[in-house]
Amino acid sequence: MDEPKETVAKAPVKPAIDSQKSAKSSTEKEATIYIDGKFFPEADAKISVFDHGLLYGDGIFEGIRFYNGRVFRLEEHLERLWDSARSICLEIPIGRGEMTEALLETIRQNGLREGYIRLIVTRGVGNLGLNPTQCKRPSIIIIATTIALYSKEVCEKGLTVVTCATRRTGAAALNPAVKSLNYLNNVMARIEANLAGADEALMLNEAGNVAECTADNVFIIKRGHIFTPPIAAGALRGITRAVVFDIAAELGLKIKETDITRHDVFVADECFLTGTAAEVIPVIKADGRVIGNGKPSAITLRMIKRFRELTRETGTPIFA
Ligand code: PXG
Repeated sequence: MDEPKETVAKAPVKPAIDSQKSAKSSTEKEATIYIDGKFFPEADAKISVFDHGLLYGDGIFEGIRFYNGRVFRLEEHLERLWDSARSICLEIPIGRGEMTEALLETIRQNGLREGYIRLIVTRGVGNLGLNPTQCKRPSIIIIATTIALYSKEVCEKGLTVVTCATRRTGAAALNPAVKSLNYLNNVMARIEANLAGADEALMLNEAGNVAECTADNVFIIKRGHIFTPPIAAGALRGITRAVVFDIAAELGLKIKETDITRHDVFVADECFLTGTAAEVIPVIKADGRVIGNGKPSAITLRMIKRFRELTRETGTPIFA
């Protein structure tokens, strides 16, 4: 690996997840990336081809947002990361305090107040065999950048979703509660959405009930009640999902965790998705059926409004 070069990025950083752009413009500055305690310019941020994160998708990750100079729900993301690690017998080589400082410093190094962090812990370098006992030290990678997942128009008008044939991985095969680097199940579903010209794919579990979308949790609203699939249905324990539970309690609205079918989605009054990257986003069409009146409606809009307030007003200060 090259010698680390300390750099402070000042110009805008290229979006990490951006459906429109792919090439870097001349005004965009390279991101500064954290790898195992050191900072590297983007072009020099490299890991071994023998890392089992690459060879087998053996590793875990988190996507975290920061708004207005504060990291949103950082503790919850770290909690989930450590849970994922424990589940796959991966020992994160630093403590939570050190991880927090590494995350905050990566954001500072990139000169950002608003953006997205991708935190990755790989199994580390081993040989070509899949046995993880060969991997002596997991690697930690932190990327902090800006993000634009959906266009402003799509956020305002709402998304279209299609049910995909690819089923969400069953818990007995690979529990979807583990946020692992093995996302091929979700990628295959995403490809189906792309081929169908939809914005997202609704993924069913082995029983045929709605589990979640490829990178978001699903909520529907019927006669003023909010419903979402339970974790046992194959949904990730989403951090944004939990924020929506908090907001609902604040607003005096009830959320019921229950099995949801495609029919329930078709006949819902409202539907929205939640995810760190997507935030709270309305769905207006599912498999060609218009949901409710086809426009983002009352409860979804209240959720979005309160969610925005919380993102601006709460979180771990970056520059304190
Ligand atoms: N379900 C799955 C399968 C996810 O990967 C969520 C739900 C939402 O969880 P949070 O904690 O973010 O509210 C995720 C989120 C993206 C992206 O492009 C999102 C995720 C992973 C990769 C990409 O939005 N994870």
